[in-house]
Parts: sequence; C-alpha cells; structure tokens
Amino acid sequence: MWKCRFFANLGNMKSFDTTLYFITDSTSVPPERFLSVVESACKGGATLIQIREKSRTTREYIELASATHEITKRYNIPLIIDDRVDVALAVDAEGVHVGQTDMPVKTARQLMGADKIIGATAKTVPQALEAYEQGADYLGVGAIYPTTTKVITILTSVDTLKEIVKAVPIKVNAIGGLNKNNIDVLKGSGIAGICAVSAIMKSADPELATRELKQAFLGIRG
Ligand code: TZP
Ligand code: MG
Repeated sequence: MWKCRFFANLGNMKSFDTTLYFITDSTSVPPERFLSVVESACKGGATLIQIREKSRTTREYIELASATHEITKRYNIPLIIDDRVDVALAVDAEGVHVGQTDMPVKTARQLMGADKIIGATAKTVPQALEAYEQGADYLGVGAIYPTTTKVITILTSVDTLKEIVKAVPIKVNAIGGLNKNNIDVLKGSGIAGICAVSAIMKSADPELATRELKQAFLGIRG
C-alpha cells in the first residue's frame, strides 16, 4: 500500500488545543493548595493540563491524578498524565506524555488506543520525526530557557524548534522557563502553543497568570 511518512499519522488526528498547556508540579505548593491551583488554571483559560509527578508512589499518583481529573472534566479540559501509561489508564485520562527515556510512543499508542492523546518530548528533528511516525499527536520541545522545574534539562534553540515545526505535521509546543515577558522569541516559529509550569504554579494568582500568559502568547502567535 502507498504510504508517505509525512501523512502516515493524519488518520488519527484528533481535536485538542495546546495553546496554553499548564503542567502541574505538586512539589511547588502546599498540598492543600494544589487542586485550587488546577481549578484556577482551568478558570484562567488553560486549554490542556498535564499532571507531572516524579517522586510519588503509584498509589499517590493515581489518587492525585483522579482528583485532578474530577476538576478538569468539569471544565472540559483534557488531562494528560506525564510518563505513566498505567496511571493514565487507571484514571481514564485523555492522554499521556512520554519523554525520551519513557515508554516508546509506539508502545504507549498500542496500550492507550487510537483515541487517546499521546504527547512526546523531542529536542532534535530526528527525535521529532520518530515520535510522529510512532503515532504522537503533539510534541513538547525545549527547554527554551533554563528552568528550575526540571532537574536535568538541555536547552533547545529556537532555530531547532522552528526546524521541528517544519518537519512534522502535528502540533508543537515550546517549553522551559517561559513566562509572559520572555516569549517574544517564539514569534513566527509556527508553534501551536506554550507549556508552563512555574509561571502558573508559583504565581500568587494562578488564574490571572494563566489568563495573562495565554493573552501574551495569542499576541505573538497572531
Ligand atoms: N521539560 C523541559 S523544561 C520543563 C520540562 C518538563 C519544565 C518547564 O517548567 P517551567 O517552570 O515552565 O520552566
Ligand atoms: Mg517523562
């Protein structure tokens, strides 16, 4: 059968919006504040939410993801689980995000099924092409700026980000140290959206922070 790699995954295209992709970090707030920050981000206009937990037990991850999902469902915002397909399946989340050392996209797709959203981290064009060909629906690319959220991260240049956008027909989001005052460098890059952790998570007013960050990005995306 005729097959072109640039269109191999288009049959699975689904509708979701990565414009303002809020990624949580429960370590940066007191436990009693976590869910209220999630709800504030929903109110402020987050279009996609990821729960990202690096040192929870599986039981704790499922409990927190389930409580988070109760909120995101009320606002009709898809919830993505970082790293863990089992947790995503356990809470019937809308998707999973896998990095370069996590389960391969192909395996995640087999386990999650065609209808779930699968995101992947890519720092180079070859990584982006591989993730796309294996069935990723979107890519997170970065870190654009140094970040205090992720312990080990390599910076990705805006030029590489632009090359990745050109190389794959799926949504590409920039990530890493982004805030409303430093995203001008992304102008004209062709990205679908931005991901942010601390700009929202550590804000005293996460609803306003979400709204302002989204506005700033819409201003440069045009
Ligand atoms: N991947 C690359 S940078 C990053 C991840 C998960 C963390 C981004 O966090 P912040 O606080 O928005 O810099
Ligand atoms: Mg990961």
